[in-house]
Amino acid sequence: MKETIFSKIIRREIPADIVYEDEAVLGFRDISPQAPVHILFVPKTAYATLNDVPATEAELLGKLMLAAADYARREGFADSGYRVLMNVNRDGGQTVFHVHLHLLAGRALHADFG
Ligand code: DGP
Repeated sequence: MKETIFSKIIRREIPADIVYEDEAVLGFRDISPQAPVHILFVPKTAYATLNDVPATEAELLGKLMLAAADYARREGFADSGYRVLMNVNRDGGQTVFHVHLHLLAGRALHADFG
């Protein structure tokens, strides 16, 4: 896959506000937040889109979700709630082609997926 800005963030070549890290996942604040809390959880192994993740990497996708839940618990908004979502390709609104999970929180999010 083509190199993206997220690989550079993972390698600490460009700055980001990193809020989470484990052996497989890095979490950092979105540069253009859509909610008071907007974190991107990015696997350190790069795949361009969800379509490119092989079945052998099912655990990696689980780790992304669990990283978000862990962060929500740690920051104290797990019970009040949050949203996780992944954009895929053009119609999904994906702009950075390195798989990532968005975590949005800090305001009431309406069930509008437009
Ligand atoms: P998506 O549309 O799902 O591909 O989301 C990409 C997100 O990445 C978008 O919300 C803005 C964010 N983003 C793009 N470039 C940078 C960057 O250089 N730093 C950070 N922290 N976020 C970025």
